[in-house]
Amino acid sequence: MNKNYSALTLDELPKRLSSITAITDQIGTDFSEWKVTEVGDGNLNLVFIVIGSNGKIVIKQALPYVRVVGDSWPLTLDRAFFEYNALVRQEQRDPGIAPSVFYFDREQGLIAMECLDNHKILRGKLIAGEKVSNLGDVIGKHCARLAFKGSDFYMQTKDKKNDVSLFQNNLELMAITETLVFTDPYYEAEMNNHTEGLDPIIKILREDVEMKSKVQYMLLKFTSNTETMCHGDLHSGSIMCTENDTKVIDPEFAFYGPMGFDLGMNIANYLMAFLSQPAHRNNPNEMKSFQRWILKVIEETVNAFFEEFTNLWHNSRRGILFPKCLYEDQGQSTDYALNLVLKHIFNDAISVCGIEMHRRCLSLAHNADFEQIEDVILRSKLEARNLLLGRELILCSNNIKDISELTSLASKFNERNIL
Ligand code: SR1
Ligand code: MG
Repeated sequence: MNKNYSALTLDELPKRLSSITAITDQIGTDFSEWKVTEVGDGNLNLVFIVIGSNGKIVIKQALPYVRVVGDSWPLTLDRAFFEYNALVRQEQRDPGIAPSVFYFDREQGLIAMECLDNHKILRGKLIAGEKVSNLGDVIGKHCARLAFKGSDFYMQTKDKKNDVSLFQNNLELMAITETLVFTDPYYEAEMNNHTEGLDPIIKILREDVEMKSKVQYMLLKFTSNTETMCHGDLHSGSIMCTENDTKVIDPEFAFYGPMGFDLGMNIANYLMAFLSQPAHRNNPNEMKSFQRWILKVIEETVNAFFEEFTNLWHNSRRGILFPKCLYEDQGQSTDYALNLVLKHIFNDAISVCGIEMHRRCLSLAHNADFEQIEDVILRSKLEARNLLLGRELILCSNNIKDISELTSLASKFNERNIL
């Protein structure tokens, strides 16, 4: 850790940041008037909202350890550097999707950014039964833009390789994903925990050599297929919404990996919101209707992804991959090639989706969607559906032909009495 680093405190923050013009330009110079609150509820960092006479700002600071575990798990401050770099690329590749960045200090692991104070974390909204219009469209397009514009379909190969090499150093955060997401759920890892009653289901997963090998094969792609810059942690806690506006935050897990990674993680978190609804809605009609809405969001997300990717393919394909000289310039269609690529992305997304569904019930860092269910018997029943649906998705990731097949499967598992 850098010797000049020091974690901000509520008391010290105003004085320490008062001379930074990029910050005072946003909220005013009279720092004695600044009101500071710490609102970080994620697993890793400090997050402050600072209100001055002229406005509000968010200050996010990395701690030298994993917040949710404590200083027994040290973690590089440089995750702020990768988050900053990812935010810059998100803004280039999909303008307006991420909060504006005003200031970055690498030594302090600190980013000052736009305060989205009318927006709420999507996970909380899904638990509360609050709809967001255009959610699927915005996130589907965002995933497609990030996937396409960070790849060799679009970037100059030299820029792409330099970027890959930069993000390869985000290795401590990639290691978290490699361990917590791809490996720990499938053996008795130290940091695991699970709801009482799930043991028979966990046994099924751990005895399933075919499924575990497919998970490891996806990990091989995670570590080796540097197809594009992924957000790396696009769950519903990394999305903030009003009723009709959607933003993506927190790309500190950014890495170059499979184009279907973000889409898969995103769908998984919607499926967990879907499967956990029986515990959150009292009125059965409201519950069914909200569940239908979540499935519609999943379908809209994937359809928007395909449409936007197709649009970029036809209008912005200028990198080394599938060059026009091999197709259009010879008077040939690219339909076959595009379908091949979309199928590859979709298959990876389904596989990542199943894996994310497992880790959120079995390893460290569970989802509030299930964790907030106090009735342990109900929670285990709903989590059992989630775990077995996840297994089905991993096993059949190459055979699910379209998104409606996935949502039908989800509806089927939602009716199953497993425990
Ligand atoms: C120790 S970090 C645990 C999880 O929190 C983050 O949001 C990522 O999802 C990570 O896997
Ligand atoms: Mg996060």
